[in-house]
Amino acid sequence: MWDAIWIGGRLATMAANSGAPYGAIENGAIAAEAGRIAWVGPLIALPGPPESLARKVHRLDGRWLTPGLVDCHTHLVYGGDRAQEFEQRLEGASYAEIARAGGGIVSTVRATRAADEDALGAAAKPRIEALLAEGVTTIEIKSGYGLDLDQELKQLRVARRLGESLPVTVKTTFLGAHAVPPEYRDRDADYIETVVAMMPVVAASGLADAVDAFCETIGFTPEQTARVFEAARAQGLPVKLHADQLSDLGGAALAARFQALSADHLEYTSEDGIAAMAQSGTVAVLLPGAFYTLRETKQPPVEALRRAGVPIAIASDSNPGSAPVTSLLLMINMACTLFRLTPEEALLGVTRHGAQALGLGASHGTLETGKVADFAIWDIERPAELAYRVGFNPLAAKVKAGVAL
Ligand code: DI6
Ligand code: FE
Repeated sequence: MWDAIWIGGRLATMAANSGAPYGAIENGAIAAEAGRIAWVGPLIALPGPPESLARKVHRLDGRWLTPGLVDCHTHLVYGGDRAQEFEQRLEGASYAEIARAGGGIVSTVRATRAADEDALGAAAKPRIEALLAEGVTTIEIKSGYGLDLDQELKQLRVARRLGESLPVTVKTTFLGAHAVPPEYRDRDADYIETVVAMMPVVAASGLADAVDAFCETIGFTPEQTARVFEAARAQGLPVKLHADQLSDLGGAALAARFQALSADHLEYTSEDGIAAMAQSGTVAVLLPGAFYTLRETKQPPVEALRRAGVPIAIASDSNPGSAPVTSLLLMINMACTLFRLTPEEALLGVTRHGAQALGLGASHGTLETGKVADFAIWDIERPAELAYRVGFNPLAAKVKAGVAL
């Protein structure tokens, strides 16, 4: 006997090779047992009456059911805010200028260091809850606003705790190489050695599921990034990269060389970088909220990524500077409007490909037997509505590991 079954709705399975757009099953049924998907298919193929197969029968009344959404790139544990920097940018200062003048990421580092774990958790909670209210069931959270061992571990602990106290799967990423902290000003090479020295401790703490870096003119060089990645590899931690966001430093190819789970941003990525990503199976994570906030004009190379068959994910980049974003539905809309993704590609970006960018491709991101039973249920007539509306949330219900929330 299954724990529960959902019937009478339409399923966007997002499964590969289904043949139908969105992997759709009209008049489908999906059953959960012990937190996993036990059965999924057309209602008429069910091996008996639903009441005889499951302890609880949920009726979808024609609604659409999708995999729970995945936000695979966030920095949402931080102290303070950067509204003032927003005002400075409106007066003409650029993101890079503010960073070089000691503002930007470093100003959030000061506020994050000053906050204790409870305060950081309390500040992050409403941001996560806003994402969860739109059908998100899995998020990634990066550190990177502590920039010393204890402060980075503090951020990662807060992220883990949020995953324990809220109905969401949290994957954590150590982003020690996010910026040069004030005490290392003009000593970036020394700081990178400090990050390398942190790696075994971070790995042993079990608080980080992956390692990321900011490879950029205002971040770290490709050589410094490679140092960090080698240290991660020595500890068996997978890597991801903030690559080619503001300039082309060959970040995508570098990420691919280390079999990165994902390379993120990619506005300035070249054809070579894309070919390398296709080879290594690295997911391209596009972040339209940062593109929009920074009024970037260079489009990420969507057509070339498609041609090369690189999986494209979409994420919020939720952070206090370049993407004060807490809506993944808005990111789906922007991915279509700004980057010309199709609604189906955008939805794949926050389901199957988002899961893949977190190394969760085998367990999350599609409605397939054996995967975790994380669902979002929507009051919509067609999946394209998730991309089409701006600022409207049609979520009707959510299911986390088989439990209706
Ligand atoms: N690129 C980003 O989009 C975020 N970090 C990064 O390296 C921005 C972080 C911030 O501005 O606070
Ligand atoms: Fe980011």
